[in-house]
Amino acid sequence: MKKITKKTYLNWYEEMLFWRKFEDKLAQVYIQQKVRGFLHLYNGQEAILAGSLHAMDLTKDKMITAYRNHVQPIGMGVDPKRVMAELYGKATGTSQGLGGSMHIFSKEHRFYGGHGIVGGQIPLGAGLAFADQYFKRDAVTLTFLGDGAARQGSLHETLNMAMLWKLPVVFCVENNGYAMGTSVARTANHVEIWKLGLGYDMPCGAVDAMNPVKVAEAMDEAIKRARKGEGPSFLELKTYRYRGHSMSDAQLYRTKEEVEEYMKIDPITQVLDVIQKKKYATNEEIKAIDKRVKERVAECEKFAEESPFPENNIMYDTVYEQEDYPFLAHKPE
Ligand SMILES: Cc1ncc(C[n+]2csc(CCOP(=O)(O)OP(=O)(O)O)c2C)c(N)n1
Ligand SMILES: [Mg+2]
Repeated sequence: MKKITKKTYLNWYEEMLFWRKFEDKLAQVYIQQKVRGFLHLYNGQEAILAGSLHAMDLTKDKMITAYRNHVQPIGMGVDPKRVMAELYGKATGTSQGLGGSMHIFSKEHRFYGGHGIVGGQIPLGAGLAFADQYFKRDAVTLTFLGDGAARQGSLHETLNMAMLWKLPVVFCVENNGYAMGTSVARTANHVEIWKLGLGYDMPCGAVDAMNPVKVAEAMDEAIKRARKGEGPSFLELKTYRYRGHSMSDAQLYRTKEEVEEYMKIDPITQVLDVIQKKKYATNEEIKAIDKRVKERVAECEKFAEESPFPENNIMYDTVYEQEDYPFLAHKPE
C-alpha cells in the first residue's frame, strides 16, 4: 500500500473536514428550501471514503454507491461546485440539474452514481467489473451498499456470479447501524453482516470504519486481490451516521447518548489527534486548513446560487424520443 505519511494525514484532515462542512452547508440550504427533494447526508462515515481513496488507483478504478452520494464524486475528482449546483437543480450541475441529490454521476471521473433503489447498484457494480474483465482493463470497482441493502436478493445473486467469474470488484457494506429507522438487529437473526461472504467462499471480514487507516489497509488487500485476478471481496465497514436517514427523520429509534458515543470516535477527530500528537502541524497551520475549508464551501455555495436553472427545452433533449413521432409537435424548430 502507498505509505500513510504526514501528507496523507493532512490531506485526510482537510478533505474529510471539507466533506463534513459541505454537507453541513447542504443541510442549511435545504432548510431554506434552496435544495429540494430528499437529502441523505454522510456525516460520520467520512473515514470510509478517505481510506478507500488512499487504496484506489484513481487513474483507473471505479466507484458506485447508493443515494448517500454527494462527497464520493468529490473524492473521485469531480468539481464540488458542480455537485452543489446539481443539488440546487442548476444547469451547471453534474447532470445539468436533472439528477439532484440521489443521482450524482460522472463517467469521466469513473463515478457511476448515485442510485435510489436500495440494492439497485449492487449488480451494476458487478457489471462494471465484468466489462473491465471482458475488455482486459486493469481496473477494480468499489461497490458500496448499506446494511439495509445487504438484505436484498440482488446482493446474493450478484455475490454468486461475481465469485463464479472472479470479477474485479470489492463489495463494501457501510454498516451504519440503521436502514432508515430499522436497526441491523431487527433485520436478521445475526448482526455480523461480513459473514454473508462465507456462503460464497468469498474473502470477507469486518473493518473499524471510523478509522481511515483501518479502511485503507482492508481496502488495499481487497483491491490487490481483485487486480491479481483472484476475484471479489466482501467487507463490512462498521460506521455510524450522525444525522437522520434523510432530512425529515425525527430519529425516534435511537438515543442522543448513542450518537454522542460515536462522536467520541469521530474520524476527523481521530485524524486530528494523530496530527497533533505527531506534531504534523502547528495550531496556526490547522486553523489555516479550517479557514481554507470554509472558503471552499462558500465558493461552492456562491457558484450554485449564481448558476442559472436549466432551460425548459432540456427536458426534451435528455430523453429518448422517436425522431418521426407524429402526434406531438413539442419541439420548437
Ligand atoms: C427497493 C427499495 N426498497 C425500499 C426503499 C426505501 N428506502 C430508502 S433508503 C432505505 C434504507 C436503506 O438503508 P441502508 O441500506 O442501511 O443505507 P443507509 O441509508 O443507512 O446509508 C429504504 C428502505 C428503496 N429506496 N428501495
Ligand atoms: Mg444503514
